[in-house]
Amino acid sequence: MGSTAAAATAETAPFQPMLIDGAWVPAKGGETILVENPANRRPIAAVPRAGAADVEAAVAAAQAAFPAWSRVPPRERGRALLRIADRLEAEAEAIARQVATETGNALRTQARPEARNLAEIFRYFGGLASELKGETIPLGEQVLSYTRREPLGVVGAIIPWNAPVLLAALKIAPALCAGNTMVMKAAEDAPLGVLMLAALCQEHLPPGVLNLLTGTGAECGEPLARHPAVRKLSFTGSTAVGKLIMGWAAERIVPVSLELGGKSPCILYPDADEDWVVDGVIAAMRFTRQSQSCTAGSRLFLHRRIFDSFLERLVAKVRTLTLGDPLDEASDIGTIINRKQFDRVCGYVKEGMQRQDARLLTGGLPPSEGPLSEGYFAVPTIFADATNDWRLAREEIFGPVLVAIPWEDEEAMLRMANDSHYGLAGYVFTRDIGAALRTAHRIEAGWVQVNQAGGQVPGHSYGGYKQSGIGREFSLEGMLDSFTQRKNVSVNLALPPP
Ligand code: TXE
Repeated sequence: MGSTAAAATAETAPFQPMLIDGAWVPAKGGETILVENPANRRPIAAVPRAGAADVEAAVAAAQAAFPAWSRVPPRERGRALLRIADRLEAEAEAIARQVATETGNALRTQARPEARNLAEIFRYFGGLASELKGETIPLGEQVLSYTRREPLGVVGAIIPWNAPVLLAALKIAPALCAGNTMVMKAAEDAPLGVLMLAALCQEHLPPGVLNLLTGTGAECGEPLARHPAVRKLSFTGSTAVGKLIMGWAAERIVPVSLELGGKSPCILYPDADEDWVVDGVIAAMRFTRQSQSCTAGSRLFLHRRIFDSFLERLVAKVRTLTLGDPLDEASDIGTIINRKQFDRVCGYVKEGMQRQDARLLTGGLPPSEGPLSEGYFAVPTIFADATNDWRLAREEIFGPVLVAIPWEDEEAMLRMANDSHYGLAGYVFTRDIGAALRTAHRIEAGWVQVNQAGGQVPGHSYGGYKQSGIGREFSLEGMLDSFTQRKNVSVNLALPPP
């Protein structure tokens, strides 16, 4: 697993099979998908191009494994997750390098922290196994009424490419801990790190409990989401596909968790013209992952009093970030994932540059010559004097394009901040704790950070308002709500004497 030839061609790219029923297999149709290194556009591996027949086999394996796995005592399932965590810890660096190579996320700033998180996620959920408990309902002495948390069955999970192993772990660990079995589809652009993760999980799981398919959305994701034996759908990706998934879930009334896009506000009060806030805004914007993050704080609401002075500081700092080979320890920022996303991001940059009312402060179109032109390197770009009705302020760009919008009146600013069909995250920077909390409570989003801009951590119920999604994952309550169903058992204790 995981060995990739640096200079492979389409013909010589090593083949990495997928996992069905404990075995490593090609697609039944024999077709493959080439995975490319976005930093040099060279193929690095070929993976199976799974279709409906592979989905059928994987779901059948997960269905067959379910009765036994769901009856394993929860603490024993938890111990399996703890053993997997040890393996993930040992292999974190190999996974990190694989993820950096296939996603273009910089190793030092992104892929390594992501891979090092995996063990913690499995330990967190492994330790929660004994929390899968129910309640007793006090209905008097004549009856015993209690609830049980039961697994749902086969979970169909579809993940994107932007943080592939983290998002895979955050679905696999809680779903399996709760006694479900799973068929997961990796994103076609970033399946290799997830295949490594699945291989390490498989060392400590019975066959069929976890199945991992590689394939496209239309050929593999859709038949998985529409499969009648899949009893729960857990999806992270675009809002457009999320709507399809929810429609398919509605056809057969299965629960669905959706974690979708965002266009999050990052709000600065007049006292925030400080260097530590510059670092906070760069972190909120997720510049070091090319802003390919659903929580990117991509609308900067800057108080007019500090508008120019703060932007000056911000631009100076952003210009010091080093773009380069994702595997190079000196690189702060790597690449965009693929040609389609790269062209999309460049389209937004071009649109901003063509607007008469937009002020380009830094960045612009990527270099067309030199080493960076070999990969999908986009340059951090900031436009000033934006208004919230620009397309650049309304649509999720999923690239390093920040728009700065001035504000003076708090009420009007909050109306703008909430004027978005997304509601995933929000950021507020000020030493005025009253203003910070007032604003945090009024932002329509599932996660607001004050004077910080960290990433998701296990334990934190994570999910969106509005079209950013439905349901919560990543936490105890996320595991219980997303991956179990509640049964009530009522027992009559007042039988007449025999
Ligand atoms: O996402 P898709 P893409 C947003 C972001 C980005 C845009 C497009 O704005 O610019 O989406 O990215 C699978 N049936 N986010 O095209 O298509 C697909 O194979 C079933 C936000 O990569 O949603 C992949 O495994 N599955 C986001 C997964 O869905 C389908 C992360 C995500 O791909 C399918 C990624 C179909 N018809 C993109 N079509 C976040 N929330 O973090 C695709 N897929």
